[in-house]
Amino acid sequence: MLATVEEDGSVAVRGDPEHPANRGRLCSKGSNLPDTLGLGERLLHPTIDGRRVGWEEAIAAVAGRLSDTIRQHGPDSVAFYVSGQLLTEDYYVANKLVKGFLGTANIDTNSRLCMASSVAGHKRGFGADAVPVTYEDVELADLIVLVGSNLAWCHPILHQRVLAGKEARGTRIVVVDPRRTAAVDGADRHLALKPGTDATLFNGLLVYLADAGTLDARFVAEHTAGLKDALDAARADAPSPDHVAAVCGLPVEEVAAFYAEFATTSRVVTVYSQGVNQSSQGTDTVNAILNVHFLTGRIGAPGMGPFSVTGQPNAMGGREVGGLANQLAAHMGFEPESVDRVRRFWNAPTLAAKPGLKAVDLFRAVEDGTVRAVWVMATNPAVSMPDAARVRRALAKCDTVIVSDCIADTDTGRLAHIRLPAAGWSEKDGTVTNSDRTISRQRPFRPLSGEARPDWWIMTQVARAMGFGAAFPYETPADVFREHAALSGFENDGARAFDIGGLASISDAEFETLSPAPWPRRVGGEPTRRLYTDGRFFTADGRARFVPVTSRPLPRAVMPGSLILNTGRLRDQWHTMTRTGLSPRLSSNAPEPVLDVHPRDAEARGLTDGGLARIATPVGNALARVRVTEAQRPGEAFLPMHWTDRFTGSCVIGRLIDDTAVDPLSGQPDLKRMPVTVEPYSAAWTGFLIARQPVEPTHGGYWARRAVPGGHLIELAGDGALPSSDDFTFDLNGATVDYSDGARGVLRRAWLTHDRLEACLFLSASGGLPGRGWLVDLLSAEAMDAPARRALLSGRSPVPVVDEGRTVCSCFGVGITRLVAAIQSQRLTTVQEVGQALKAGTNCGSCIPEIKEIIADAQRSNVA
Ligand SMILES: Nc1nc2c(c(=O)[nH]1)N[C@H]1C(S)=C(S)[C@@H](COP(=O)(O)OP(=O)(O)OC[C@H]3O[C@@H](n4cnc5c(=O)[nH]c(N)nc54)[C@H](O)[C@@H]3O)O[C@H]1N2
Ligand SMILES: Nc1nc2c(c(=O)[nH]1)N[C@H]1C(S)=C(S)[C@@H](COP(=O)(O)OP(=O)(O)OC[C@H]3O[C@@H](n4cnc5c(=O)[nH]c(N)nc54)[C@H](O)[C@@H]3O)O[C@H]1N2
Ligand SMILES: [Mo]
Repeated sequence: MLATVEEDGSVAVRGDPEHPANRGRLCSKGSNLPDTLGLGERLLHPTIDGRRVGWEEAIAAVAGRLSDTIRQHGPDSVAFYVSGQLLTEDYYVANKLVKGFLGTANIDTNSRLCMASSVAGHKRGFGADAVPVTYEDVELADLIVLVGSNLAWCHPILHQRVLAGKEARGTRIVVVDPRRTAAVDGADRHLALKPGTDATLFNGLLVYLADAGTLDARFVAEHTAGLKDALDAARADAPSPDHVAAVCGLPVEEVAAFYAEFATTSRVVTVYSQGVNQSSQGTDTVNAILNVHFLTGRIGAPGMGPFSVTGQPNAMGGREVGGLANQLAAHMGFEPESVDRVRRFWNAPTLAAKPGLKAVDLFRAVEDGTVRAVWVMATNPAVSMPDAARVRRALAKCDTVIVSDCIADTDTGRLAHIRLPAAGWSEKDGTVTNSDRTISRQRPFRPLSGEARPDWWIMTQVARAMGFGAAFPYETPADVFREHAALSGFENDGARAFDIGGLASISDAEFETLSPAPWPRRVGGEPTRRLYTDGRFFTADGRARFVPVTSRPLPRAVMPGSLILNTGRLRDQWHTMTRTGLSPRLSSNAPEPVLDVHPRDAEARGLTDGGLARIATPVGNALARVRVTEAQRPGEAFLPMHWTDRFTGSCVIGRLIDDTAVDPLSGQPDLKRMPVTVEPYSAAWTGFLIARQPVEPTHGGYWARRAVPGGHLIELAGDGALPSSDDFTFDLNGATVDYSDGARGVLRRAWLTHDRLEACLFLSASGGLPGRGWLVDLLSAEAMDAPARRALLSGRSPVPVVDEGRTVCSCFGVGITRLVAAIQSQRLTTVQEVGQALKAGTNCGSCIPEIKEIIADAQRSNVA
């Protein structure tokens, strides 16, 4: 990404045409990053128990509390929970401080919820967590299989590269996902399998390939081990396509056609992501996928290979520094030789010698008091962890909770004793690694905001205050990077995949201009784009390992009448919305938390499209709007993971999911298959509030807030009596004007300072609420004219206004109203024509499936 600060201080961004990953393209979130740079929501100063303090006091408090806790309760009574949104340099310092000097390995990361199963599967199959392919391979493939990956929304730029490959060479695309996602648009086949049956599908494929003779006998003989056991297990598990079809709930012809396609195409890339990883049999499913690539020798050559796509900016960097509790550093584990090597390299006599607690166990240990001080950095576990209510209870009773974040008000931050302001994007300086092992620089282009400091700096200060200064001499990110690179090459004869020893002595100037390149990058060596080209793997004997896989049923009992809740991402939001939630454009496409259900399930439960639903599980419940859609399989529902208590009354995803279903090898929780009950929530009244401030209603019913230009729009509903204007009070400025009509169940109120609208509230027991567009526009005005003021409580503009409606193309801000109008008046019939007329869909392309639907709808209504 190339960013420039304009003369007026505003920031313009565009894709870097020279970067090998995006070649100049940005997705909707990237394009709208400038919206997230305001200071209003930033955490700008350290605080202790809500009191603003200076850095010196904050550092002393953190160091003091960590030291005291360790002195009283031992090293394992402290824990860090960090994230793939840290830069590699931050991550390295965190890992070194905890494992090297606090003497515990209790540091885990949100990668546990994300990539842990891929890491474990890679280690078993390749002997190292080293991804074989490069992004180019998706353009060189003839068949792309997307397994549990909504690439179109979650990796839109890579998806564009897949589609470019299809355009250029007719690449076929198969999507394996229970839902009909945006990635299915543009695909040739969609296997809408039953959740959690992927291992059976790939076991069946292994059997089919072996029986059809589509195996690479030479590759298997020379470069692999363990085929017999894996094939025996697969045969017992998935003897025939008929059996697979029955288990996966798919038509047998579809299974057979996919198998035949796979068998006859040599250039296959199998892309997999959270549908595979976030499962209690995630690691086995990863290996079932690797197995078919080993059997066919489809690895280590152009256009082929298994490809785990990572999610966070620096998920990979975290894996490299050993951010997971069961890793040490630089891809080393807790084998005695590694412990000894890292101990010597760091000169750290108290180096932890055994793995620490993985995320779920870590927060359970906080709950039971074994862990008494926890430092959460760059992640929001009060939302994203399973059984988030437990996580919140645990943090609420923990002696010391330290939270480092760039944003002031987060669900997790509200539970902190000590809050530390971190540098954010635009200020951060360091490196990140992406899915294809490419290390890129992230350079600051704005000064630090307020007293925010880089995470590596904060931890370096704490380490020094705790007396470990000699091991933490860093003055710049380059200092940290060089040490990290040196450790990767230290006593590395090629047995350890991760080796960037070639960068261990780069100068500050070279670090500054470092151009993106993949690892390994050994001393005297060149960056290595594709791995395993010589058929040698990182196991002791150099052979890849087949792993026997036996599928297991879903980990949680599904009671009659319950639905299986699938969870995941939306196109324009990022995780817990702390940053994307600040952008009006990004918040417009999907403004409220929506539960997708199949028409049959909706009918059985009396749920209506656009109505509200109550969702319940044994650990918690939620309220969301309902969308009835055939994109869901019957018996299943989908809810986005993004909403938090900051944005809605009750729809925190982690509160619905229990933490009992965890992969036994990777420790990754199953976040996509929770049985839930769903019933209608009958609203006795509905309404909305438009305000300059991010008001959080407390009426106990439904609400959902989103950013709009100049403020916030909050949709409201409740199941009790219509609140009177006194019940429904907010701490808002300004004089009020009211209109209420008890008989009609109507309440309207506006808050004004002079002629400036501060807020307005519209409630109604009988529907009939005005549109939001004009009222929202009033927030952008410093003053209302007399006609607007008179019309205010009617909610209707005195003059006609154009309302863009819901944003469809977030890159260019094109709304549904404008799209439909242009499609109808200019008789546009293709996505290309729409793109020429309005630019919509011509940047990241992730709205193209939606534009296609809008064109189809418009054509249908023309015919009608
Ligand atoms: N817009 C956006 N993009 C993002 C992110 C974001 O927050 N927003 N986050 C980033 C991060 S950190 C990550 S990890 C990636 C995640 O990227 P993805 O893994 O693509 O995203 P998800 O939506 O979590 O899940 C992918 C799909 O798994 C499917 N699935 C559920 N259960 C099963 C199953 O049993 N089998 C199969 N085969 N599929 C199943 C779901 O229906 C869903 O469509 O996205 C990254 N990109
Ligand atoms: N049900 C369900 N749960 C899920 C998932 C799912 O699919 N379904 N997906 C899981 C996955 S794959 C992931 S990756 C997680 C993501 O879940 P989280 O990691 O909890 O989500 P984020 O919102 O990305 O949290 C990042 C936090 O770091 C802050 N931040 C950003 N940059 C910096 C920085 O440089 N320094 C510091 N100190 N703070 C910073 C942000 O403001 C934000 O508060 O959620 C997981 N949970
Ligand atoms: Mo992730």
